[in-house]
Amino acid sequence: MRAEEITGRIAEDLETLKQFTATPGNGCTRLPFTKEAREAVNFLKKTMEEIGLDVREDAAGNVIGILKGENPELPCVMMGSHYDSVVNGGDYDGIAGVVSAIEVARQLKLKGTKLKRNFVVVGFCDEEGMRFGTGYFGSGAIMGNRDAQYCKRFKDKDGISIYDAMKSYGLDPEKVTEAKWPKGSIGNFLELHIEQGPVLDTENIEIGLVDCIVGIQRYMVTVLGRADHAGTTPMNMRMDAVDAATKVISKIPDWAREKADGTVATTGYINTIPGGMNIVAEKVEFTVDIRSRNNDNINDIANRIRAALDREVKAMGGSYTIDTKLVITPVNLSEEMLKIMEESCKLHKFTYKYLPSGAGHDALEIGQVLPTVMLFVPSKDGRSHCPVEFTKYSEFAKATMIMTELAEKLVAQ
Ligand code: HGY
Ligand code: MN
Ligand code: MN
Repeated sequence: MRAEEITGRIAEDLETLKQFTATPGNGCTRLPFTKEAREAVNFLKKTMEEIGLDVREDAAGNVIGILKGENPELPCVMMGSHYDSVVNGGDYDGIAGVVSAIEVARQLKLKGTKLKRNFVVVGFCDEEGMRFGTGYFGSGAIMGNRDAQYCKRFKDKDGISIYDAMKSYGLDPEKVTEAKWPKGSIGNFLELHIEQGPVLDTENIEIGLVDCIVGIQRYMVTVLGRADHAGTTPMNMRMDAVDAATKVISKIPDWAREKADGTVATTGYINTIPGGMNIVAEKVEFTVDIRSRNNDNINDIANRIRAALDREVKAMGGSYTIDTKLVITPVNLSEEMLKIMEESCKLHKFTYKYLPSGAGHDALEIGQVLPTVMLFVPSKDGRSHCPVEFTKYSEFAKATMIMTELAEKLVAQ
């Protein structure tokens, strides 16, 4: 298997997929249950069919391709990532992992590998949670953690629920539970992903062996005050939602910095309502995204936010609500599978390093209960979730060779 050939195939697939964006010329915007998602899924299905996989879309919008083994009833080896993106994101986050999983299936076929168990390629929908503020919808559905109630609960900025978005996309949200795989039917999960951080690129390392993925908690906070005239309302008579909210928001980064162990906390979205420059804000909505390898740290920062809201909002005379969007604990990945990949790196003389993932992935959802492993490739200048996100195609070729050797061992067991 020549690396140049592999590089060429991966490049061809990713260059095609780059076209399926709602913001051409300004990064990849491929949100779940949209035209762009449909275009990407159709291309992935065609590509999987061309290499002889049994292809289907499941009830949650995931695209699945099965390379059949002798005993399909044995727990399968599943590999994949997500085909959705953030807004104005990069061309590699998620989708390169789906293309790499297809390439691993190709290599297993071209090598004539004897498969005892199925090798299953998955393109997950809505890992990012960008549209509905949640996350891991497709992988969560496969694990049996999504139902019609969940789909009704979360809405996008236009007030469209996951439920209605699925219907307009051609899916029946009442059947989303059918996406669940039976207990014991998945033996291992493998995910290849860009690092999205600076470590491998700065240290000039080819392969990242991911030993743990941080836990994440995401909230949408709404602070309620009272709209008033910005000029005539004395400062001591206001119920200014911005005044109270910013006193809380401004403390959050320091609470993460104090942990001094890689814990991070981010307010990525703030919205004032009605949003007039001469109106005291009636309402402020803001998001919180807290991540750490240490779950106690996440809980501590979440609790400090609640206490600060109690204090500041009470002083302002208003009220607040907290909508919990995501709570997921950190996951340690399979040492056994990491060791196998480490040996492959040594054989191929690829430089490698063990490192944690500060980004969440479908592997975080699946790794809560199943033996899971991730492999990273370098991100140029550590940039991601932006149009300049870049990884050389040859990096994916090296990584798929390592993943193929792991998959070969697993499907033969
Ligand atoms: O937000 C994340 O960590 C990932 O990109 N979904
Ligand atoms: Mn992402
Ligand atoms: Mn991703």
